[in-house]
Amino acid sequence: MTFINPKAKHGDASDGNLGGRLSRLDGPAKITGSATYAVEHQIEGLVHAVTVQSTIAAGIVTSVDAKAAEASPGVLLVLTPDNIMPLKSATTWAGTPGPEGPFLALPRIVSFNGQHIAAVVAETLEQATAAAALIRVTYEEKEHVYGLDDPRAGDGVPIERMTMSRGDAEKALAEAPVRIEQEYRTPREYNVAIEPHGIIAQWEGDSLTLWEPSQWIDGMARSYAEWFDIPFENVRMISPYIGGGFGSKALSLPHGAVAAIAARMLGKPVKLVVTRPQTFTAYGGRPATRQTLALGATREGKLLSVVQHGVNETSMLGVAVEPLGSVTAIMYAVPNFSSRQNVIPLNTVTPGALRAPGENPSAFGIESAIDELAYEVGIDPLQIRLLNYAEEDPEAKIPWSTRRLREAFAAGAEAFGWSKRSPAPRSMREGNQLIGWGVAAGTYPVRRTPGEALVRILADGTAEVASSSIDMGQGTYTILAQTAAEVLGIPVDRVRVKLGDSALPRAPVAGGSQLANLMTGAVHKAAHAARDELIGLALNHPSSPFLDQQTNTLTIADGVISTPRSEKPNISIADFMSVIGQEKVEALRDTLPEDKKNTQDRYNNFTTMMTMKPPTEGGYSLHSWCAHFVEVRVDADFGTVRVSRMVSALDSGRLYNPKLAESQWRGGIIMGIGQALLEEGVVDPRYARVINNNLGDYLVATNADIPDLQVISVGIPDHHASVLGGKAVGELPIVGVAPAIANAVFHATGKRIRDLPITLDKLL
Ligand code: MCN
Ligand code: MOS
Repeated sequence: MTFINPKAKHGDASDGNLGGRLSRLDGPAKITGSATYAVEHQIEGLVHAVTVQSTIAAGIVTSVDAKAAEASPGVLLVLTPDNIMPLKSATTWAGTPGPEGPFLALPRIVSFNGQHIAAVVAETLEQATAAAALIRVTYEEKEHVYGLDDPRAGDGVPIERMTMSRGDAEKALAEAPVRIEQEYRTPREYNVAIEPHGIIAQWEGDSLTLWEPSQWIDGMARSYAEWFDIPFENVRMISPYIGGGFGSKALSLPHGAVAAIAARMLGKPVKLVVTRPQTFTAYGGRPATRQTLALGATREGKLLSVVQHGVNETSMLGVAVEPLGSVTAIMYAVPNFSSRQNVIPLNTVTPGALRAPGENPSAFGIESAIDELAYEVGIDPLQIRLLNYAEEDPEAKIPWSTRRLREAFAAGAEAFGWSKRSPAPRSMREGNQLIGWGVAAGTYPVRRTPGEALVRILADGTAEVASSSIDMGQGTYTILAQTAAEVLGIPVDRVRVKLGDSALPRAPVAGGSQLANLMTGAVHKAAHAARDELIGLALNHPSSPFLDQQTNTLTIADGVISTPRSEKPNISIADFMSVIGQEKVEALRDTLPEDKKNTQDRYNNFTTMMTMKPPTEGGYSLHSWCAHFVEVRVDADFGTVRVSRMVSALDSGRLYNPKLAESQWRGGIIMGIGQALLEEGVVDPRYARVINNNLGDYLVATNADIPDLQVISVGIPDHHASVLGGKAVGELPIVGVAPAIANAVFHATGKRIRDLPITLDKLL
């Protein structure tokens, strides 16, 4: 999508540069409705597909009676396990080979309730929906495992790569003067983006065009190319705007394959949008987790040992790991530590990524447990965190690049008024409201994969930035425009950013909160190259008015080229381009390491996550940090919990656009409040079916649940973390919110809730 906003208003000129509080450039298009989302794309001859999902959790589809559906008005095609075209198995996102055998988008073997098992394509959506209701499926049903508490679930499978150990944790725990051991649990949670998953697929010969919301255009395009055994270049994926993803839109999913198969079989473009209830099984969401944490400490509250064992649910088909030790391993200076993790296969859709997978439930465990320890030894919950402050990465044993967590605690405590806290539980009260104050910390790693961008200066003095990266609301359009504007010396309202199209230069996944750092880096590099080229032309071109200036460099500011001391001539870029008769000056640059620039490496890099660097590579441990301070009010009679005040201080390094980063932080905190108090996927044990599969019953936080949220940036530029000094923003803020609330609830009520969400029944 091309995007330029002539009305982009900003307070002063510097707002258009990096670090400025420029409003979202895509804002007006979204507010006025001119932003076209994937399935809103208008296309001639479009037909509509609807899927039918299994009503059992385990077994075999023995027959599908599609006669009535086929005879139904407008129906063009019914797809079932009997006639579904087998596709080739695609490489996984990590870059490893996919499962053996063909990929069946509508499999005969049912491994979860809500699995797509048939699809109807008709002239209209209504016809397809009506016909889908006529399909009769006969199953041979088998026994299922519904959840972690199912007696048939067992202990699961150990994930060796999650095992961590330093010192002798068991021995140190046994010898510790103070010990606490508890179990913490988080339920199944869903991404519930406002825009559901959907797709339009169209074939022209052996070329496939897909309009599909995507957090990772190149990775998803690769899956389609491999499924259909066509060259990558033959797949074009278009995703200019995304109505939220939160992790759920980074991979190609079976319903997308169904649409592409139907489009191929019919020779017509096919649209398939999963219904809201179907989204709960079309993508997995965060798996339910359970972890035991044992803390051993001195009577003064100094940690001696942490022993953790976690499990998370996965499906019968795939291994999804929610790394429960990720925060536990690094948050505190603990000499003895051990962590293990198992996954338990259930009859469920394969779980997926939801904002801060791993860090989020990991922090719920450790940040609740340390709070419990604080009360046990009688120390302020903030003090105990400072007492155990990790001055270096205790697991990797290398320095942090930057860790402004101490500053975050200080700034947050000051703004919140923490020093006025009365220590005892149930000691703060207003009428019928029990008041509690809680604190918790959070962290998220800085992930690094290379990116690529094109920057083009045009004859009219405007500039273009192009990349296949995406903007699902984080602000990519805006910060990339700011990066180019700053480097090129062109006002930001003359920079056009094109994203969301696989025909553009490659980009890695907008997941793991890495895109901003990677793509500002790539655009910065390309913009410098384009600027150098323009200056080179101004110095050397035979028609250039600067030829006889005897200077070896020039400056560009506000779209005007001049000599460093700004004597004449001053000439606008547009005039200069016309004088030299050139249409454009452009540069394509990537941030691949030299040894990865060959074609196959390039391709693999952008279409899998093979070359993502761990946050500890390069001698420093790279992470963002945050501290959340929460006030809750709990109704003494009814147990209802309201968050009445919240202050969070966050270290994401340098902010490219503080207004947008703050908005990201608030968004993550809001999701965290929902997670703490409301969100829970409820599974009916009889059918292993998610029963609250709609927005009426699966509750997320709304405006009425959210108080004023104060966010404070305590970051400083971190050039070990990224070229331009930023660290991760998007997922950081949700980490630590739920334990901060649980800790505040304990302070208010004296009741420790170790099982999310914190609902009134658990408090009565
Ligand atoms: N930013 C900044 N300074 C930095 C880093 C980032 O100002 N040093 C700001 C920029 O506006 C940037 C945004 O923060 O666009 C997010 O940057 P980053 O942390 O790199 O995250 P990504 O761009 O990779 O976005 C993905 C991240 C993830 S993984 C999830 S999950 C999530 C999130 O972003 N899903 C979101 N935020 C979301 N926001 C919206 N509106 N919708 C989603 O689905
Ligand atoms: Mo985010 S859950 O890494 O897309």
